[in-house]
Amino acid sequence: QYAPKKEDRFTFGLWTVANQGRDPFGDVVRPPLNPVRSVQKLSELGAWGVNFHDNDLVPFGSSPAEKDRIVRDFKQALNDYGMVVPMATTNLFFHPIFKDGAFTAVDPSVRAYALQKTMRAIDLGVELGAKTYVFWGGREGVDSEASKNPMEAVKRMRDAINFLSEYVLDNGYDLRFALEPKPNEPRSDTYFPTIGHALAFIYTLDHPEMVGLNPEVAHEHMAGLNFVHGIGQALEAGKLFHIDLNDQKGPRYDQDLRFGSENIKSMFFLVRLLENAGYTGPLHFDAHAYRTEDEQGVWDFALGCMRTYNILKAKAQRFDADPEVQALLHTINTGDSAHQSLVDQVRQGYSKDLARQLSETNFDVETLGKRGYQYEKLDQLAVEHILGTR
Ligand code: GLT
Ligand code: MN
Ligand code: MN
Ligand code: MN
Repeated sequence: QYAPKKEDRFTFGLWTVANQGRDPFGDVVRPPLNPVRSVQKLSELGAWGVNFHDNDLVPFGSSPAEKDRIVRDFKQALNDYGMVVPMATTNLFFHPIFKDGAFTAVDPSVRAYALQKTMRAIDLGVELGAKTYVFWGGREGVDSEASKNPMEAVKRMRDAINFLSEYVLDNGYDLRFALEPKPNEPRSDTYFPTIGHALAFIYTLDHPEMVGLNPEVAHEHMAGLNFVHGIGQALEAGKLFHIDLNDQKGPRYDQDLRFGSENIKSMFFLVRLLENAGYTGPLHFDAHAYRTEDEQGVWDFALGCMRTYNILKAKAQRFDADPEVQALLHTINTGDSAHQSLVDQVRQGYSKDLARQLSETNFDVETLGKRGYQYEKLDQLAVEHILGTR
């Protein structure tokens, strides 16, 4: 029942399952995983597609002939195993040239090179069918605040996104951009640290309609924020173009844990929101297996991400269909019908007449202040659904 299927639109980054477990204190623990093998295994497990950074597929510095061979084999694998590439991105953080950032680096040669690398990576992504292009500002930030003017950094990022938007339009590509915020790591502070910062930035661009968000669970939790609310705001703005699902224990380093392995309650409400709001984009997992795992552990991890999503989806549907929940939500949201009509009119917009009606209305503030909202009961119902007793 919970087994992942292509229609579920689950995707993984090539970098996720191929993560070799290197961390700042220890070396790799798993051998490299060939992209073709990842495509095959993920397809067998029920995933719909894979996403990649240019260099996950074509190693940095490959010759044109090597690139052609790799891309040909990869296309063949996508075809053989019925997998798609909904999203692509650029690695602008691994090579030492990017140690001070890419689009916001102080060195103009680095900024220009970052544009060149991204144009080439966009071409590659589009060739493989990508419809969304992610910008995670890996090292766009500072260690020393003295190094950069934060206002200039915003302008440089805007220059880059505007230029690349025109590049996409000029080439007639069917591609939208999705900005991925993160508050810190690998730099001690990253520009555009949260969903809110990125969202506000989008409306200052030349083509705001082309640009949305790719929020990640772990990244917002690192900033101590409520991910469900961030996603709510992104959805309401029509800006949830993509999503990075994973999990995280509190505001620490970026853990990229198996989806739903830690914050089960908020992931329940996340899945419920995505499903009820009719989000139809890819459900992408940006996570990796524990460093203790061998290759089998990687596939256990990948299947676990997808199964947990489907389990939470089924639980959310049961919660919403529960008559007791429905009755309680109805009671909670109902009040004086005269006041209901007033706030309905507020939604329609201001009028002098409405302002007059509002100023002349008498409110029984004592009684309203005494109301009990029954949220303890409601929340317990949610907990019991999550725990599986209802
Ligand atoms: C890297 C990062 C992720 C981003 C990827 C896209 S790369 O793994 O930690 O959060 O989504 O660049
Ligand atoms: Mn992460
Ligand atoms: Mn990450
Ligand atoms: Mn991510």
